[in-house]
Amino acid sequence: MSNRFPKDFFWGGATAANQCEGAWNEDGKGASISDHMTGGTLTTPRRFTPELEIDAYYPSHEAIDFYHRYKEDIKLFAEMGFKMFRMSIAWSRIFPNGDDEAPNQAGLNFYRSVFLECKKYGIEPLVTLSHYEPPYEMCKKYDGWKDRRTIDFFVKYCETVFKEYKGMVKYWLTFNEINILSMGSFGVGISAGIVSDVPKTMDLAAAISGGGETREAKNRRLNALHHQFIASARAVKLAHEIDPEYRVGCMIAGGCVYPYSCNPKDMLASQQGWQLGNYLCGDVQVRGEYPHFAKRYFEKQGVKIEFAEGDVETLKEGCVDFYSFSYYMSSCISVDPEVRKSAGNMMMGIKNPYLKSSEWGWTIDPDGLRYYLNEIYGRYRIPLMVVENGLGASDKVEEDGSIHDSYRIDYLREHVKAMAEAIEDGVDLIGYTPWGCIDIVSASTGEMKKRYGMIYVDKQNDGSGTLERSRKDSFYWYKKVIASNGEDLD
Ligand code: BGP
Repeated sequence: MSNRFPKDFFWGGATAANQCEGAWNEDGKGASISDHMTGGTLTTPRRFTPELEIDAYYPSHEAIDFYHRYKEDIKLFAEMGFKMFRMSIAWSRIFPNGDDEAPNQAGLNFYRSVFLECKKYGIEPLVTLSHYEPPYEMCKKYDGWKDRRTIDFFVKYCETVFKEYKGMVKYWLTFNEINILSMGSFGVGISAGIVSDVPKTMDLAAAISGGGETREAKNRRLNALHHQFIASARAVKLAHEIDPEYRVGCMIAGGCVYPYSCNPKDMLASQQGWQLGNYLCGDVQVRGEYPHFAKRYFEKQGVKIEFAEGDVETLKEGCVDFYSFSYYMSSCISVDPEVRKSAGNMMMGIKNPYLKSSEWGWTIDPDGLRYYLNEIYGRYRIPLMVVENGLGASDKVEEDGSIHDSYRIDYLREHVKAMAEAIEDGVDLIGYTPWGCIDIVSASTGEMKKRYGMIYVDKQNDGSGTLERSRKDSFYWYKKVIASNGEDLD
């Protein structure tokens, strides 16, 4: 295969603070909403507990202890040849309650040390400002993003870190998977922090299908999304003022939807899936305005977005510099009730007869990535980054300590090939940071068993384990991929 990846392509990996750091209440950090989510499994959903329960297990509290082991971990990333490391700042490490007057110095120091460590190895940090961890006190006091005042707290936090890390960080993302709020109630807790509306259990499939949400709750959810749009736009503008070198991206959960059949009604349903799943948020953040279909959609849902004076201008002034997204799977959509019954065993959408899926029911579809890249680039014409992708699987540690994760290598290989094709199609793709480059806590199920890493962490669902790190077969494979700039995929 000819070398299709640009010379300065950002190969790397991705994590999020609440899923890897641990040290949830150390050195002045406040709790985040994620610190109130219990562990779970595929069959037992995580629970949200407004008060911490003595007998419950909260996986974020220790996670994989990146807080104390970041030097060892970044060294391993460097050994793989990472050019970029996507991580997030835990907002409540900087502003423990969200609305504090002054930042927590120990929190600022921690991330400074992490960035210095990256710099030592020539690794460019890509920093998510809000990755499923709004400060819990803010969520309790203001009902999180339901309240417009949250915008100011977020912008103050952004201003603090933009100034603090000037010259150390160049690439930022505002909200992780912001569109999770456009698609159902799953993000009401982890993203919007609307404590009074958080479903008691985090059932991804149920939340996406919209079960049980009242019209009022939907209204609050979509207005919370509007507040995040405004906050994101203000952060982008501010970042550019503080340092014209800063590049700020949006981060969308990439939804690649197919019509189940050539029935025109399925086609229309799939188009609406793209609109709501990708373009609603993409258009606001890239083009600076709500898309043409938004008005009718909101009316139909009985939702009224409360625009404050200046919001229209704010959105226009805060367009992002690049579009980043997560991509794990594709899904199918059908208007036929008989076909929809077959959805039963799938995490999202209807089973696609042409595709296999992971142990957790996520469809494996590398062609969908090429399709998605072409669609999005065709619409927006700004640089793209794949900032999450990977296979969540359970791994077996052999007697001699080795881990033969050929299934993960197969998954990643096919997705790298799909990206190479898209680049050849003409897409301006600038980076790839596969998810959970080191095993971390799963966001949807709250378990360790669902592993994405090229680095194994000895930690189990019940919290036991030595936390020791070891290299999987995929570690050596990815190292070769990076060294050959995506040419050697064997
Ligand atoms: C995305 C989130 C990540 C992450 C990933 C994998 O939605 O941005 O935080 O965890 O999905 O999901 P999971 O961990 O549930 O397998």
